[in-house]
Amino acid sequence: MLRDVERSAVQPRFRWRFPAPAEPDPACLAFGLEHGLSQRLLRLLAARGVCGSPDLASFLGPPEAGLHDPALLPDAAVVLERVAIARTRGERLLVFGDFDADGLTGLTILVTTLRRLGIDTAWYVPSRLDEGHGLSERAVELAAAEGRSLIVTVDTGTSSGPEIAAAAARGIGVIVTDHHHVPSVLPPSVALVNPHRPDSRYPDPRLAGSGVALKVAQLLLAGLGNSPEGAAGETLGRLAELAAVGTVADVAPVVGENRSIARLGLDRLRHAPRPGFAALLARAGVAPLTADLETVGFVIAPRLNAAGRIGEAATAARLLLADDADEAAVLAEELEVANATRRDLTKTVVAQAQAALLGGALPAAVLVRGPWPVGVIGLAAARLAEEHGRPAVVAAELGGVLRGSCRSVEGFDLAVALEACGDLFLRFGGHAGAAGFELPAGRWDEFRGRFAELAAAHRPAAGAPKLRLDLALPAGQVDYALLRELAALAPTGPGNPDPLVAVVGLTVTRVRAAAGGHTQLTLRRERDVLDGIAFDRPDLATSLAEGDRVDVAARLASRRFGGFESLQLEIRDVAASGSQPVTAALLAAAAGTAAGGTAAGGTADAGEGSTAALPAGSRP
Ligand SMILES: [Mn+2]
Repeated sequence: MLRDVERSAVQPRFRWRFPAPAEPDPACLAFGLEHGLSQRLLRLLAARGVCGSPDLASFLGPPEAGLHDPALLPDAAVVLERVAIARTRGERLLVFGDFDADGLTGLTILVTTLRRLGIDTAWYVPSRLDEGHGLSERAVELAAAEGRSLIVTVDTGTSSGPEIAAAAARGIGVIVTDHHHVPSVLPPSVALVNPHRPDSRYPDPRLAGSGVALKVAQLLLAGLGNSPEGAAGETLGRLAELAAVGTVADVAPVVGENRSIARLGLDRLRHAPRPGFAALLARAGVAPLTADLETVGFVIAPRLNAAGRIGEAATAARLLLADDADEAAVLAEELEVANATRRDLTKTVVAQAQAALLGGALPAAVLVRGPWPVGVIGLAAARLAEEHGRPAVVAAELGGVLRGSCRSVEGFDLAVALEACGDLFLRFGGHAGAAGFELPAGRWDEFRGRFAELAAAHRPAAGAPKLRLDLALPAGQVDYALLRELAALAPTGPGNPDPLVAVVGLTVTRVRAAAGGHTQLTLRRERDVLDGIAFDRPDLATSLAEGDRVDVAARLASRRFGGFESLQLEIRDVAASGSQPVTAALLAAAAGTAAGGTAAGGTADAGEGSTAALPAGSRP
């Protein structure tokens, strides 16, 4: 039976947070309005730090204008000179790239560029299992055996001091191009092109490894190429397509120069993708024209990474370097299979880990070990950390050694925690959110005890994680015009996320579980209904009932079905209507009364004609 219209008993999974109110400066406001942006969007941009008119101009302007002079990179002059000498002398080069999507795309950028300059260039991608991160001895040996006198690293090498010294001892110079943390002692390389060097004057240090490679390519093509303008137009687009994929795969923020790279690359990917990307997209059933950064992050990047996790990353490098469609199709098929295997293996590892956790209260941290493939333990740890809302460690048994991968949750620093257990490890390293280690199997129990203790001491007081929203609007104001308005933020990604909107004043008219652990909703507003889908939220199918009055935190999307296009809410979270201060204020304002406006009756609907949209962040 249908319940009366009432406030839902649903509990939001997140604490909804709106940005502090921010006003664009008057010049920016005028500039934005002139360019057809709404005041609402300009406020949203201001809340994201795009406040002044120069910021806005580069946000809206041609992407090329957002690229910085590559000559500003540290050691730019040294690189140019050394590569010029290599070309004059007919030296042979080796490009060494990391095995993930960032390293592989960066490697392709530099191999393509050096070959274009007429230099004999081979490439090398290390094995994740046998060689791990950093310049490998095996690659140095290969260079020596093949008479290659210069190695150029991509997305790695900053911490490879010993291997670089070993190369130098054999008469091989190393140019490092990288974006990883710079230790206090610099490696003995010919050049260290890393925007994080303390002496770097480079304007935007947020480049990914492939972004640094793109800048080095620009530098080389401008300094040594035939065309005076260097990598412009056609060439720049082809290389930016690769860098855009590496940047998004590495979760580098899509702001500043990265945003320019993403815009240039996405344009290329949509209209004239290289054979490798065209084949990957075709195999995944995605039309290039519909590609966005989500496609890059969820379709392209996992397939490139799957090669290094399951088979050999070299397969992905070959795909990126392919200029033949038939060859690309064969390699894309290989990656598709590797990706499916990667997905199955991750599921299996997560299921086995969950089974091991059954029985007994969940400890402050999740730590599991098993005979699992090294390539997926990081993915499994990420899933477990997300699911349980606490730090997770998944360790693969490799003979007498455990190789572990750790993922954290907000407020618990893995780098600090591992440091505190440092005496137990053979080696370890990482960041606050993700880290790894190698441990003699006999020390597992001691490590597990100490790590769990650290996690217990660090349990954050506040329960639910935060969800950052951009706007709160009465449901009646959510329409295609708003969707188009928000599209001006594209391409969205980390650092420039898809805007999340609190859609306020809805009634659930239909709720059902959908295949794959999702929940489908039909939500009524004053005159019509909105369709909603909540991905990975099977809980909503049981916690919501028809007739519930709710507000939802959602991303706006357009869904095409049977020739019709309709607005769809991609729902991240659901709360009882008016249960948050911002949504309560909005309802009260829309109802024109001081009361909450959520009781059964006619005042609850946030009317269509209401102009009561609060600026994001307004608090009663
Ligand atoms: Mn990287």
